[in-house]
Amino acid sequence: MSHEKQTQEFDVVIVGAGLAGLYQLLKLRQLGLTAVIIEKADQVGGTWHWNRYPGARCDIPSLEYSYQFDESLQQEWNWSEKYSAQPEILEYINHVADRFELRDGIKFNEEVIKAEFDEVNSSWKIKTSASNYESRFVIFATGCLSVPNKPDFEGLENFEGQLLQTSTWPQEEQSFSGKRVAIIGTGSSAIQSIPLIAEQADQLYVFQRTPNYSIPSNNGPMDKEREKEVKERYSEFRKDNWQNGFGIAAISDESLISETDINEVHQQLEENWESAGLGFFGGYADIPLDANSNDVAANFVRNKISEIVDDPDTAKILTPDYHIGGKRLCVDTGYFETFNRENVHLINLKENPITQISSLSLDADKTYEIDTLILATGFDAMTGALTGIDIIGRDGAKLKDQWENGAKSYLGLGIANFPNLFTVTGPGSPSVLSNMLPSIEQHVNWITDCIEWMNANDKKVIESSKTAEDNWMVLVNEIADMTIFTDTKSWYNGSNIEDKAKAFLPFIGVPVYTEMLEQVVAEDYKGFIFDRVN
Ligand code: N01
Repeated sequence: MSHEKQTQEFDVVIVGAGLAGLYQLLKLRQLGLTAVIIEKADQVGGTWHWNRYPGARCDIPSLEYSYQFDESLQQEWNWSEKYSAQPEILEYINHVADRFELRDGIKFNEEVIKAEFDEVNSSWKIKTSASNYESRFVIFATGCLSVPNKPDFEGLENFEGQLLQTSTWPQEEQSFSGKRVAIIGTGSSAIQSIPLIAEQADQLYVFQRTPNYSIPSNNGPMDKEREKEVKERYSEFRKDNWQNGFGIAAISDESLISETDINEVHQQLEENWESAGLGFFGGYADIPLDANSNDVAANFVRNKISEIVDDPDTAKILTPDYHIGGKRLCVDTGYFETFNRENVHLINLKENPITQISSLSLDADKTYEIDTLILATGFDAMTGALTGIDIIGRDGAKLKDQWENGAKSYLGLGIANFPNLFTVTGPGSPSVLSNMLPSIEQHVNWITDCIEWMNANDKKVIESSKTAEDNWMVLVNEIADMTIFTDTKSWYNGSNIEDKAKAFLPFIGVPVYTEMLEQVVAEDYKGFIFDRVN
């Protein structure tokens, strides 16, 4: 009997059963195509499945961070809080999977290892940990923040206590009661989890390399009046939000700090601090653009930190010195306040890096005896999930090699040399500098329409032209150079991963992007090549 795995054939293979993959499956089915999702996890949810750490929640209001493709879904689903927590978001994603009968189209516990374009048959041959597939198209819905960054700390493998990583948190409840806990990293994941872990732990040691700006979420139960008001004009509300640079409701002010009386600015910043959350960054249109105006907003938050944190030395270590928003802004519930607790200790890794991890201790400025070690060290963002798979295109081109000096993509949707391959919210699209969910829907709709158009126009193979791709990435960088984003080390530009190319990847500006995307379609997918003849 042959042990050769039988190849399963579909029109489209989708990688990932998160918010993007599920919607993509639904859309392709509606088009009458056969499609399958390959999912590494044992369930749906993507980022909302993996990131189960205490305090994990979305920092974009749930009325905005939700699907808009189905009017009855958006009317019937009720969120319990302004910013819903991870379990509720996961419940919502499960509800969508059931409501639209998507589960039978998902292969769980299967990891895509290799995808190779067969130029003779113009099809993709996909090898997973369990099977083989062949499809005309492959769509990577693999997320922007899905590959954990696990730094190579000396001796980490010798640690014998409870070892956790925020981005691969176990499904079982974790207890910190009576424990000495160390957490490395102070990005969004740490900032959300530290206040809750501090309430349980005997001692909590926070190992910080770079401080972060964080704005209070002022989260609370859903305001029923607000919910009713939004639901009465939901599509208009979504459209309005899409008109501003980041596609998020609170970020819409067009006035400039540089042209406003400074007392008035401070009053407005105070209001934004109290209520805007992430929208603090867009409270004035020049905060993302002008270093001096940015400094006014940054100083406002720096002062808040020194007011909240009792110990001046601790406050100083917690105070960032770079542009606010240069690293992804964080939104918290009681983060800075947590450092006033007697059981919470901040260690500045800039002065005293971690030198050694042993069976139940960690060495930095001194030896810390610990029971639990939590890595909140982020992700190989935007490209990691794609370069982690052996993706081979035309003439044996390997995506990992092609992106060695920086990822390039046309519109964040297509990659030269990789025909009939699409990425949802890929590098070069607004993605992480937008509300991810509408950006996901925008891409899924675009990809589906493109496939429909190809079928209607008898086109078999699409790929982005090298010139279009190069020009697009020049534009991405030209726009970024007009902002404060490029001066700060962040995962937006690959600086958080040691040997990763330092290239700024998100497209800044949802409305401009949307207009250009529509223009490409209006000009019969300008910049893409169909049925290339070698
Ligand atoms: O990861 P991060 P995250 N030694 O990269 C530190 C989204 N998100 O998981 O800044 C010591 O922000 C690193 O230090 P430094 C959101 O977009 C959204 O927290 O590189 N420290 C940093 O402090 C967010 O931006 C929500 O110097 C090391 C931390 O680890 C993104 O996910 C919630 C280190 C990593 O911070 C990533 O957030 C949570 C080392 N070797 C996350 N390596 C929502 O609310 C890294 N660090 C939707």
